[in-house]
Amino acid sequence: MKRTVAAGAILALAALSLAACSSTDETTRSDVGVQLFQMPWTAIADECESTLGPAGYGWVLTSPPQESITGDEWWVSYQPVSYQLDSRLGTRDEFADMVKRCDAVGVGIIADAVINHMSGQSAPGTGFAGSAYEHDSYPGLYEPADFHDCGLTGDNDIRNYRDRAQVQTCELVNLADLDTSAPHVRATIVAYLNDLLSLGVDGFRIDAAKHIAATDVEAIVAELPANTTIMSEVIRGSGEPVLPEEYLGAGSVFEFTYARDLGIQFVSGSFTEPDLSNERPQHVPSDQAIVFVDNHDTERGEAQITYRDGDAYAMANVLMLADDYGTPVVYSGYAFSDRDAGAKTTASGTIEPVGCAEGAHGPQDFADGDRTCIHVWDAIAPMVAFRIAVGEAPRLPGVMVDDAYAFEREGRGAVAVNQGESEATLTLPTTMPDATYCDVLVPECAVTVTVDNGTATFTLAAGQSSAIHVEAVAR
Ligand code: LM2
Ligand code: CA
Repeated sequence: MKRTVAAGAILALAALSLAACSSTDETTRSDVGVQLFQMPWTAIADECESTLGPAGYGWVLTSPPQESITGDEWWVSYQPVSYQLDSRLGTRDEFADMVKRCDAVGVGIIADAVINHMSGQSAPGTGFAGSAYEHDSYPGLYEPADFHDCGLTGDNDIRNYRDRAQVQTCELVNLADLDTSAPHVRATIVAYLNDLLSLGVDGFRIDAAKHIAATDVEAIVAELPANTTIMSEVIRGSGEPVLPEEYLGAGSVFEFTYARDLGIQFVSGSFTEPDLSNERPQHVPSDQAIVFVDNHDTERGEAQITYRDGDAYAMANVLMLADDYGTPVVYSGYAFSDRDAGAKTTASGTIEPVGCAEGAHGPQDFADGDRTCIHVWDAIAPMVAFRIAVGEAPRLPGVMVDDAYAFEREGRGAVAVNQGESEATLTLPTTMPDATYCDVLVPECAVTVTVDNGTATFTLAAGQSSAIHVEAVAR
């Protein structure tokens, strides 16, 4: 049984929700998601109505919704102490209301499911919603026998990622590791996930899936409704025995190698292989791949390109969104200089409900804590409509001139990016109909690109991205 985020499923879902409500939003849905990292539920609901629905985004990946340890760091979200939906990000009622309001404008919700482990605390404590806990005891949920005691490394922490048993049964940074092979543990996790499904979520990111045996993930997923979307986070690591491919039986996986291969294109200032053609054989099949430029972990670690790279970051997103591989998720977080720093907090200890509807958004020098609002950048948001316009049209071989690159989605659209430091002109042979097209990455069709005699001519300033498609012909 395979559970993937097939575009068709998302479109069917969108059609249902549009039919069910007399919303003015007639926008067709895309398969494009957005990770709204540490954005509270009330703000996500507003965001669905003000920016995501109108742009055509198909789904939101939320931060983990369950009760966690207390603290101001963002990563408290990854230390569950109960499955009550009560956290710094909002209450159960707020979560349920978000799901409804997003669904009403055709935007699905994927919740981040932290099911490999509970807290990483050594001392007993009380969680955000008041639940008492100890490292391996969570009253009403789990007792010590429900946790792995790997006995392989002294302190039970994972030391060697080349040892499958350590990776899957020892503790990831002291996080109490659930025995996901045990019937009681599986049933408790299934009850939590079913509770979220009862509120209308479409599916889950399986956090730290690499640390859960693929057979355990499959057994848990088998207990969920057949149309549940599953995205397993399995970071591909060199020389490691646990592979993303093992998890394809449960659904889609995040393809970290795609992000790496794309990011490398922006390291030297010149493209080496912008079509990634030599790398593609190493990526999981397109219909089970979730692709991203960066995420909340990689922007604090390995990512070669993040919001800090401004125009080049926009270009990386453009290349991903114009690609014919995978289901893309745009990452939208907040600026930081301290990797542990949480999102802006209110006096009462919850996270400030700041959205992206107001003001102009694009590359800039952000102050720490400012939301980057990547999903509404002028050079990124219109790529969602581009993706809808090009549909299943295949990607054709592109052209590269100096530090600029362009390619076409056969007969339907084309993109061009210039990471050089001076203006570039690219002529791209194209099967698009002759016409004058809006450059959709410049508001109000203020710039046009002409296709004449089967050739598109792009003139790109340093750092500029450009996109044209058949649904946006200039008047
Ligand atoms: C993930 N995917 O596999 C998440 O995407 C990632 O963000 C999580 O790490 C991790 N796995 C566990 O769910 C984050 C963060 C860590 C943080 C953990 C737990 O990157 O820094 O660890 O969440 O909150 C923190 C401390 C660490 C400490 C641990 C336990 O940084 O030093 O370890 O808490 O107290 C003793
Ligand atoms: Ca584990």
